[in-house]
Amino acid sequence: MTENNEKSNYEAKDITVLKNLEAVRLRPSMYIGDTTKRGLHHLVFEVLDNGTDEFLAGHCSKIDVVINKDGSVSIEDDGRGIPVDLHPEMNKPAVEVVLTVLHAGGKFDNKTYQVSGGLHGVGVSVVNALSGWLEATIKRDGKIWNQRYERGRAVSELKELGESSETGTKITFLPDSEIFEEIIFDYEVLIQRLKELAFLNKGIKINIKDERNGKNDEYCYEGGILSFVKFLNENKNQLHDGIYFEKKQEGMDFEIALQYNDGYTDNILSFCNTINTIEGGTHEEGFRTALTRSINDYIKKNKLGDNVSGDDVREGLSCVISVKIPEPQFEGQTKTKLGNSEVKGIVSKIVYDKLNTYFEENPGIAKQLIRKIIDASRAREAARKARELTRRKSVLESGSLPGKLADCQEKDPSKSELFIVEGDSAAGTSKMARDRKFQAVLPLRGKVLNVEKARIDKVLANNEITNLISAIGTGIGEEFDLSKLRYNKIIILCDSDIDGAHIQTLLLTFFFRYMKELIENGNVYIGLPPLYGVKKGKKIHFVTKEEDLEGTLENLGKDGLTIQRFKGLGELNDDQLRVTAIAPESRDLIKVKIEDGIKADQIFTILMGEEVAPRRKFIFENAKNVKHLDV
Ligand code: 0RA
Repeated sequence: MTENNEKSNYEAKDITVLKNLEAVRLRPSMYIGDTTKRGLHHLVFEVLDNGTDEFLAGHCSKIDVVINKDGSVSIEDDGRGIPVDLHPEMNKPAVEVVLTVLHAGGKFDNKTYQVSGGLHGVGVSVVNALSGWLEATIKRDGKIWNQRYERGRAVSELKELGESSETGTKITFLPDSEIFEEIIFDYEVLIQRLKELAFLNKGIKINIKDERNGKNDEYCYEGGILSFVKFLNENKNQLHDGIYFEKKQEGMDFEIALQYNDGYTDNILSFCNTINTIEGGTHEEGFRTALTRSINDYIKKNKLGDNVSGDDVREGLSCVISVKIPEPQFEGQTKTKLGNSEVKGIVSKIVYDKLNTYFEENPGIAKQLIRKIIDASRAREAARKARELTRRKSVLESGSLPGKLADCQEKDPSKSELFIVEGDSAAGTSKMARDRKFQAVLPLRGKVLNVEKARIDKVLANNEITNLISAIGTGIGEEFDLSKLRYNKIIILCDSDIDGAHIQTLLLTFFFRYMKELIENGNVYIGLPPLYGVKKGKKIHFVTKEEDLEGTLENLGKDGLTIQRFKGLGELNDDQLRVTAIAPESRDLIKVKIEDGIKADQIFTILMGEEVAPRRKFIFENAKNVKHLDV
């Protein structure tokens, strides 16, 4: 090869590199999902994954994360350090290749648990491409090295900064404001994932510091996912010490931790290669099958009663399943469902064998758990019978919709809305204020049951709840079917006083525990009734948010104004209610979202559960925001 030829060859490679990064910058969502706050934080998680890979390979013990004063973030690990020697083909330092070529990282390294096709694992080059600037500082081969990049391109040579006997990688970057909607890192969002990673990588030390305000936290769990399960059950009455199984086989690693509490809901979290598989998959299926089978075997062997269902055995169960496998297949709408079919049988066998042994060795705990499970089964059976009775009854009485429901004419659910309205008088006004073509009203008269403290039979004996379930149409629990949803928007409309806030929380607790998919699917809303009416002459202006009052008063000019504070929907006439809370073009709605499922579970446990001490603490700590409860 002549010198000339070689030169043009390198140029061709450089062009490929630039095209690569340009593709990432043109369509960032293809690589990181979206360019919202979520995508922004994803950049940090991407770099973190490289550090935890080093940990899993046995080369790293800690990761330090710092949000710097200038808004950039640094992630430093004490792993092997990204290689700095010249890459023979590219004629560039390996670190530059890793940071500028898509998916180059893996080529240097036989990573055991490479994350592919999922949410993470796109590589640090993607982070580089989407950063205004990025600096890599590497300790390796006795030296400290540094290189700077802007919008994905190297703007300096790899420089030697000094000597060090340590090894590790520090990546500091500022996301590109041309790409992201906002580039401000949220400490709470970061610590949620850092804590999760510390649970999932037993023994790793993860520290974070926010230089903008001095906040800092440290996470290290020698108990791994067993500590995770204890954390999930923190404010609940735990029925026994947590149980932990681990098995490594065929290059895969399987871990399961579980602990029952005396509550009525389950909390099963699953992960593959530290990615939260929200949609479940084969590892979860394997676990569920084995748990039900093992318990039914025990019941039969010890003649403790009849067969129980999956719902029964999961009542009060908190569980974390973590599998690490070389070639994961992620499926489903959000690519968070594990598809590898071989995993189901392996997990199922491990759980079945180990649970059987555990029950044999701990007969006291086994009997206690089975008593609870059989209670659950009886309650479910009673509820089923009661439901069948009412179903037959309502069929006889023609139509199975609740009598109190003022339905809409529209039959297409995607165009229909349901208002759940507190109190008789407000419901009356709402019926007049609505557009009956597409808006239905369901009044709540009696008390809504606190489902956090009640088992399924009581839940289904509560009139307000059964009315709600039949009006919505989807059913609950294992029978839940989103395709049967009768209204695209379900709007909770309560008074803006303490009682209203309480009813709103009770309803949200119900939706969270029994129709979580509706929240996840974005069908549940909270209507904001006006807080104030500001009268000027005959005209009345409505204010729905406390912080808007001052502005409205200023806009109207302070003279000759009378201010009325509304406490209940009942104080409004139908025209006023239509404008402020019912008509789509002028009302204010909040969509209910689950930002952090673990925190949401704990909030409901604390707010609605039995234990008073954590509730006091919570209300005290949140005294300012308690009114705007954000699930
Ligand atoms: C390529 C190869 C090796 C390690 C890494 C990349 C690596 C990347 C990052 C990103 C953040 N921290 C990191 N730590 C390591 C293997 C190096 C070897 O074989 O010595």
